[in-house]
Amino acid sequence: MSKHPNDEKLITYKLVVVGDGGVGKSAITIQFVQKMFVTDYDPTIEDSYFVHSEVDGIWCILDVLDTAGQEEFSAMREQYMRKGDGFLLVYSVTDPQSFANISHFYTQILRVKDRDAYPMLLVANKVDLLHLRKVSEEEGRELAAKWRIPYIETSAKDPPLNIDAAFHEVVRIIRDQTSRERNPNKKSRNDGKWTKRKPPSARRCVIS
Ligand SMILES: Nc1nc2c(ncn2[C@@H]2O[C@H](COP(=O)(O)OP(=O)(O)OP(=O)(O)O)[C@@H](O)[C@H]2O)c(=O)[nH]1
Ligand SMILES: [Mg+2]
Repeated sequence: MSKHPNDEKLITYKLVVVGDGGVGKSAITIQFVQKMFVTDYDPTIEDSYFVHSEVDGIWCILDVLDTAGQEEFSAMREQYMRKGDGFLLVYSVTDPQSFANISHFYTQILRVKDRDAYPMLLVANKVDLLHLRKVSEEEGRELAAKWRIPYIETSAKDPPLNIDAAFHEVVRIIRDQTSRERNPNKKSRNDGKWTKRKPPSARRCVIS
């Protein structure tokens, strides 16, 4: 990749893609970075990608970590969770077990970060497989609302659905948090949920 002329001025965000094995983390990541759909399933150990991205008119560098979903690699989780600025919590709408398990990732991230809230996006992948769908949009939205994080439906298969939007949304959430931490009096779309103390009535923040 060619070096961006203003690289040194660009902010780098570390985005980490987590979720069970086979839910499509690599397919989502490769579709975002290389604009192609990988049909084969080749379990990941850990892959990382750097990509320049323009989000809401501001260029940034995304350091994307595609993690292992397979249980045998779960010992690596704490380490990458510590490093992440924002997380894509991915499950497959064809795999209810992956939906049930996504809460373990959510809980572990908050524990590792020692926070009540952290920039995360709930990603319902493989929505192109209509006939195999077992987790409804309503169930996904309900869980995201409970956690007060945004929800998005994606397909990594061509033509991709919401792949860029998912990564860009996590950048927005991180930026929002940063600006709130710098200026605590500023109203944000998260209504203060990134602070350590949970506000009594944080506004729901859900995108489609
Ligand atoms: N139809 C369809 N298939 C998908 C989609 N995303 C991924 N797949 C397929 O699902 C299989 C698993 O995808 P991967 O991206 O390798 O899964 P993963 O989450 O990276 O799995 P681990 O690396 O083991 O954690 C592959 O055969 C992909 O082609 C999607 O949105 N739609
Ligand atoms: Mg993978």
